[in-house]
This record gives sequence, structure tokens and C-alpha cells, in this order.
Amino acid sequence: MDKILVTGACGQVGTELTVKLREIYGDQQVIASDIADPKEVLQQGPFEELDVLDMDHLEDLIQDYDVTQVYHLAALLSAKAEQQVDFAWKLNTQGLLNVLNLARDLDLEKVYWPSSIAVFGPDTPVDQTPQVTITNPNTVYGISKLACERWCEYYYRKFDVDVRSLRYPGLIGYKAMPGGGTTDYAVDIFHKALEGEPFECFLEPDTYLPMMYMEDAVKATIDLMHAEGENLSVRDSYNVAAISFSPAEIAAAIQNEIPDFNITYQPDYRQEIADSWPNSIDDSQARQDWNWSPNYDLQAMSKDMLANLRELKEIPS
Ligand code: AKB
Repeated sequence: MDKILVTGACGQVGTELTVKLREIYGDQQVIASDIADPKEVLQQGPFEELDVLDMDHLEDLIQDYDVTQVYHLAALLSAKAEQQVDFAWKLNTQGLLNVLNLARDLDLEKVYWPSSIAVFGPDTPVDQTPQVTITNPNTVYGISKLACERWCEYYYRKFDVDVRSLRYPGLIGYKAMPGGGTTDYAVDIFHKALEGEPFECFLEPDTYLPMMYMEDAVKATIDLMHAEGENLSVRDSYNVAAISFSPAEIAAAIQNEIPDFNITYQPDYRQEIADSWPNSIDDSQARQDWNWSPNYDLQAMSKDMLANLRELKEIPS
């Protein structure tokens, strides 16, 4: 019987992934954990307060619940990490190493860990960035993700830990807010547009970044975890792609639905982070190995985001 522990379950990805995993495996089979208090949506099943740097507590939880798989999502995102460099490095790298060591020592069946397009840097080819290419990240978040990718591959090859990973692009969803990323603007913009407020964007209008609707990100994660291990040729982290757009383009997509919506631009330190990341990603290896393909383009995503947020915020259309 699969028993799944999700760390960082209160985060943007964790919230949606935990709900989906409980739909698939059953509420009691998925233990949500976070350093933060449980959200209402996570109270359908077990919840444990957990600091992933506390290895003893992590080990106790895995043993007490007979956990077979860990989805290790607890981390600091790019913009926040630049403000707390030492802590970001410690949380992002030691947190994963704690999980990988326990996966090895307690013989866990599988581990999922998210990497990011932040592993790429200013020397990386920006368009259709290949699976294997120059990385050279220049943010603490990117450096930590790249180091962790290497650890994942190392633990797979050396200790047979079945750890699987995706390089998430910016993720856009309506069920949970992102916290501290460079791509967060692409979520905030929908909230402002629906509240009838102008949006001040912290990136330049023509800053292209790879993005993905959360439905697709959750699908990619589950599909990768359900894939036959022998089909997976990438054991550091898979490129996955869906949409690439700029702030000006997403504003235009929103204006199709809300013509009065107004955007202004006030770039800050996050512009430099965004400038070091690719415009678009080549995900052909993921397509080939486990049949990855996204369902949402910019228009479909914008429509769905607005419809769902309208309902949640009880705003008439
Ligand atoms: C961030 O902006 O930090 C994240 C990411 C691209 O990993 N959304």
C-alpha cells in the first residue's frame, strides 16, 4: 500500500499536489507536512508540523506512518532566497539530502523533488534551452537546485534511490498563492485584474519566461512518478515546458476578458534574475521518455484562471 509524505505541503505546488494525491491514493494515505499551520484544504487527511532540517523528526514520521514515497517540496524560491542566502542554501540542499539519506537507509520506494528552470544562467542558450547544456546559474536558488540535481543523480546511481525530478517553469494556479518567486507576477496579475485594480509589474514588458498552468504541472509530476523507471533516461531533472510569454502578452490575454485592465512596469532586482533564465525550454526528452505533453496554452490558461478566481472571489462575470 502506497503511503506518501508531502513536505512543504502548504506551498503553491504542495497544496495542489496534496489534494490530487489524496484523490488518487485516498485521504489517509497522504500525510501533508509543513513548517506552517495546515490550510483548510489540507485538513481532509493527516497533517504534521515538520521542519525538514530536523532529520530525527523526519525519520520518525516516515517510520510512524510507514511512508513508502516522499514528495519533498519544502524550499525557498528564487527572490526570497536572494534575501536569505545562507538559510536558502541550507534549507534547499540539506533538506533534500536528509530526504535522500532516509530514502536510502529506510529503503523508500520513490522520491519526488522539484528542480527549476533556475538551474540555467546567463551563459545558457535562451531559446528552446536543451535538456543538457551550459547551466552556470547565478542565483543562490539556482545554485542550490543545480547542486541538488547532481545529488539526485548521484543517489540514484550510487545507492539505487529512485528519485525523480522536473525542472518546473513558473507555475500559475488559482488554488494557492506562490511565495517568493520571480515568476509570481504571473499569478498576482490575475488577482489584481479581477479586483478591478491596476497591476504594477516588477519585470519589463518584454521579459519572456517559460511558464505552466498548475493543472499541467500536477499532471507532469504524477505522470513522471507513475512512469516505468526503466523508461527514464534522465536522473538529474527533466526539462518540461508548456507556455512562454512576457508580461505584456499575459496582460493582453487578460484584457481580452477584462478590457479595462491596466498594467504598468516598475522593474526591480527580480529583473536580473529573470534575465538570467531561458525564454523557452526544449522538453523533447520528457515527451519521448514518458509521453509528456501539456494541455493549456496562454489563452486557455487565462480563461480558466479568471473563471475559477471569479468563482472563488464570488465576483460576477
Ligand atoms: C521562482 O520564480 O523562483 C520559481 C521557479 C521558476 O522556480 N517559480
